[in-house]
Amino acid sequence: MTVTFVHDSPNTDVASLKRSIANKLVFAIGKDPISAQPRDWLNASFLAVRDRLIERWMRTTRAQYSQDVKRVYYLSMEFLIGRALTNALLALGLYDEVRGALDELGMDYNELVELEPDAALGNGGLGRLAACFLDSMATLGLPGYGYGIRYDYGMFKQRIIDGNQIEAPDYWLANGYPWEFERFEVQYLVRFGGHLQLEGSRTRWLQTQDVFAVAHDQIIPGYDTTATNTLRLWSARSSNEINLSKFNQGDYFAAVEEKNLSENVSRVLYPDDSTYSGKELRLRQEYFFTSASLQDIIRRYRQTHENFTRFAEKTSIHLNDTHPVLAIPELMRILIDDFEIKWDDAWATTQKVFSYTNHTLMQEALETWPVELMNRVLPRHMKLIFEINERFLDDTREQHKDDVDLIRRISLIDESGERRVRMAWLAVVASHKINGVSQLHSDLMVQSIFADFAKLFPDRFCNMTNGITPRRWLAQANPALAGVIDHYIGKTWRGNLDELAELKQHMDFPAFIDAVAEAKFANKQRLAQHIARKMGGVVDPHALFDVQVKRIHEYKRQLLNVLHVITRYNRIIKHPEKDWQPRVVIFAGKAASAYKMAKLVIKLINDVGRKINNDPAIGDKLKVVFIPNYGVSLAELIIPAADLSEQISLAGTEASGTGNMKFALNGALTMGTLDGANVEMRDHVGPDNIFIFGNTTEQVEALRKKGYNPREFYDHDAELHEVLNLLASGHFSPDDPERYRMVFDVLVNWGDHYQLLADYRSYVDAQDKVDALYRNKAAWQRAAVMNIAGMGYFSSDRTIREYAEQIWNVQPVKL
Ligand code: T68
Repeated sequence: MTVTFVHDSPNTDVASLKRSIANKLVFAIGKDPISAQPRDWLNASFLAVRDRLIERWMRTTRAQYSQDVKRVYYLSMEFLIGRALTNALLALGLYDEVRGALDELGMDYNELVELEPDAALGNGGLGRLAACFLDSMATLGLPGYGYGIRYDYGMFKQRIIDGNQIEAPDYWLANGYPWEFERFEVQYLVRFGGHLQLEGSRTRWLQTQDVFAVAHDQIIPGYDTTATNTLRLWSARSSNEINLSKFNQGDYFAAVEEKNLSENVSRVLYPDDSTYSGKELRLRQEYFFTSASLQDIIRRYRQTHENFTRFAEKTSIHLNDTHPVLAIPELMRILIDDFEIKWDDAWATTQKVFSYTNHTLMQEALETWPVELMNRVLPRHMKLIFEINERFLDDTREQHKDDVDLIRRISLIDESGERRVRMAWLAVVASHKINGVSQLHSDLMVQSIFADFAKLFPDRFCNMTNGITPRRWLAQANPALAGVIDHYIGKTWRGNLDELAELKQHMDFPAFIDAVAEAKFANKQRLAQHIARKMGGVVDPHALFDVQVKRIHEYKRQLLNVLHVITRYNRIIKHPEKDWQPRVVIFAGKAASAYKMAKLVIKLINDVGRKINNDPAIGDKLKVVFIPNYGVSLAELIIPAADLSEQISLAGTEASGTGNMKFALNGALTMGTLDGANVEMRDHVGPDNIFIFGNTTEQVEALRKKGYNPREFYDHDAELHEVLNLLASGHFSPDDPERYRMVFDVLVNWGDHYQLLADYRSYVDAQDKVDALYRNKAAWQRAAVMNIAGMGYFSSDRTIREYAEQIWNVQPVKL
């Protein structure tokens, strides 16, 4: 039997949309328009829009199925999606229509969208990259699925109270989330603990504690295409609703508690970026979602295939960092234990299926799990990892006979102290491709952490320079600039960002340059209003907006920025008569809740701001603002308003950065070190249109080798000396003069690990050049346009095409 289905109102004119939204309000949400609240109207709009995506979604899924396409599965602990409604409307080309419909219903679109919570299921760059990749996979028509965790609580909300970061839970689902479909029928058992029993050659994993993973699907619309993909997130549901024996013994609370404990696995996102926590619950989260995802992937494959001989031909599984690396032993377990496939065949399949992206070189961020913990939580997987290791080391020994040191270094088990599993090593041994996220990072990766492996498997390592989706980061975030660009080169850059290069041809038209400048000014006014509304501070949109927004981390060197701010403050105090270029220095970003130094930096920024902003001698010449609760939606507001983008990490520490690309695409000039993707950005925008300062990775390394002594810089640079003394003196913290003693010590006495003092002079000098160029409005605007025009390469569409061709070997579905 075939069922035909046609949407009751497939039309997309304003009148039809208006009727759909009103009908959803009444018949799906059950609200009388008379008493409906704005949030009800928002949810009704969501449902009306979602309806118009569903047919495309089903058609795409059917086409993938009937063409028996190869699918790519992107496994990620984090998807930092942000808001969905405007994105969907722009993808569908219904933005103006829905605005118009709501207008006729008496609702203001701008007010409604502010009510949509951000889906903040990620920490920062890694999670946002996954979201940009979903957008690009759909837009390119690639059969790409995202798999992750539906955390009840996303990234914490940050409040700033007395200059301190205070964390509050982000219960983003509080008002329902009409964008998702809960799939009660799609659930898998995920097992933990228990013990192993050998039955002949077969291993049984018994007496486990189980939890169900329930699927929740979100539609990922492609831009300007009917291709539509799926993000499937797993939520934990207790396998025995309440423990009946306990219930019968009258211990109702213990029974319910057990349910709660098992469901905790999808409760909350770990808010640490760039460090690993080593917590058992985190390990359970990692296994929970990889196991459910693999079971789902295999179920889908088996709908059309009887055995696993073509599994690798039809399946690519990408590991976003090491967080989903347990997928490797999980696939081996399923193939060997459940389907009785021989080790060698299972291993050959595994190696063909998996690929892995590394996002950091920093030792403290590399995941290693204690063998003891793994044995207790995942005994079968631990055993499989031991066997993978044994075979790998045996193979290597054959070729490198006596090199015991090499064997010790490459072993999947670190035996130097408490035995631990090195997850990145496991990823490298089991994947056919391993990539870094910028050229510099990929080069350093094979010279440093993976040097031994690069010699063993040179063909596995490659580079995939990160990118960002131009739909969200230009079209959606910056309609003012997007409109100007549309006027000069048409609208198709949204799907082909290289077209931005055509803007260079208009460089000599003052009308064009002026229009770009006017868009920037309007965005700065928009941000100034937000600052006034939320924080009460007044900033002048005519000033230069100097912006550093990202996670607060020592290697990103927000503190270096602060040193420059204090330098400027000192100079103005000394020479108030000079014609200073007014600046607003804007910070935003969250610190991991246990990261003391990062929290102290937030406090410092706020203390310095309070002092400077209230000093009548400074006036409008310098303002310092910390905007609370940075996230995707705030980024969409802040980035288009920036004149200067601070990308000042110590060379060799930031794997790529993606904020850097978002700023340049919106016409900010970059103040940057030769780190991460900054290097490639310089090549694309031209060295005259970017401010590069500081030591190179080689110089950083050389300095470290020879024995870096920050005190030399403190002693020999009088201006730096004065800045650091002022900081230590309590000038900015009269209520607690000792507060920043430690900051002084970290920089001067304790080795200045991220070499701020070594780069200080070159940074401050580069900032002087910024002032000079900004005074030449025409020259600045030209450079801004060169930045916009040069960003075509950094579209995530380009990145995803490279992954599809060089790693995944997947093609678009035919629609
Ligand atoms: C970032 N990493 C890199 N990690 O720092 C950044 N880590 O240079 C790069 O551009 C970006 O990845 C995309 O490639 C992260 O964002 C995390 O968020 C993270 C989270 C949990 C554990 C470890």
